[in-house]
Amino acid sequence: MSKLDEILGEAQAAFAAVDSLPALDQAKARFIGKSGLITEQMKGLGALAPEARKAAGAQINQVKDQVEALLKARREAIQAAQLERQLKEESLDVTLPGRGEAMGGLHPVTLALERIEALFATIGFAVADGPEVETDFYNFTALNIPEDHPARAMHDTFYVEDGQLLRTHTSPVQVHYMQDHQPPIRIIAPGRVFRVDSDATHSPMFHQVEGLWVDEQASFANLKGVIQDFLQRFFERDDLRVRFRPSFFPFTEPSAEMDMSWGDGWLEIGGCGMVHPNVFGHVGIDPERYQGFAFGLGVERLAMLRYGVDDLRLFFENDLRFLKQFA
Ligand code: 2NL
Repeated sequence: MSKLDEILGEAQAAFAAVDSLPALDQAKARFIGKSGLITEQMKGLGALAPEARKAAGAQINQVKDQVEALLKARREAIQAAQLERQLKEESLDVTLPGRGEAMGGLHPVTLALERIEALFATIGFAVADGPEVETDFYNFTALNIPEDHPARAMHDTFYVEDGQLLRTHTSPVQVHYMQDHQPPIRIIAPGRVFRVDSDATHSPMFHQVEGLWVDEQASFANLKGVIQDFLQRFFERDDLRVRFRPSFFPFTEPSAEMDMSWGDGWLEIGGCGMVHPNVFGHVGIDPERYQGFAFGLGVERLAMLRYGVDDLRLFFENDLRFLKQFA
């Protein structure tokens, strides 16, 4: 019977030495399998005398039960350890600090647009908007830009399908507005505009704000006052000066380019003029009764000057190191 004790000891050691279920099954086969050590013992019973056989068989069965109990305990221990390991790997430490939610900020062009809208709101200008994809009529014809005007040439305008185009200025917004509203009209039209132009100082997409005031009396003198007041407040400089140089636009007559004092010189800041009677004709406003002035300003230009940005391209690269400075 010391042989059976030996087998039991061996089984105990063999099961303790493995720590995976496949390895445990392999160890089991050495004892209980078809040619396992306990099975060998059973086969040896035949050689015993009949009266000794019964007791010996009972003892072998007892050891077999013990080996099976050892096997079951070890299997459960391995499974428990595996579960423990898995839970540990997959667990979340809810006490760890979060990743942090960095506060975003507005793009400097957006900041400039919001500032422009707020300042014009204080003198009664509503904000109007409209589509970026336009027709030839709203972008050109209604604005008295003749068929053969160079601004219509392919190299200035992005044409899309069905003869439509990307607006080259926000004037079409004002054309729609005049069709839908009777004077008095006092609006600004801020937004994206598109031109086939791209270099260090031109982006194919940029922002413009146009203004329009139509009433029975809306004079060039009023225009000068509105522009000067706006620029002085935008740049927070009471001593800022504005000058108007005669110019030409098809949609205004007379027309002027606007400069503002900056350092010890002048900077061109936009264009303006009195709305051309032909434009009123296209939108059903009586040019004998009403007059109006309009102006256009470049938003990137205003933002560069206000926020000290020296390269237009910085606005369009979306480099976080740049954008974070405005948060
Ligand atoms: C510029 C010049 C200008 C206008 C825009 C306008 C709009 C209508 C009727 C008449 Cl609906 N005029 N807009 C007038 C003069 C100049 O913009 O240099 N913009 C950056």
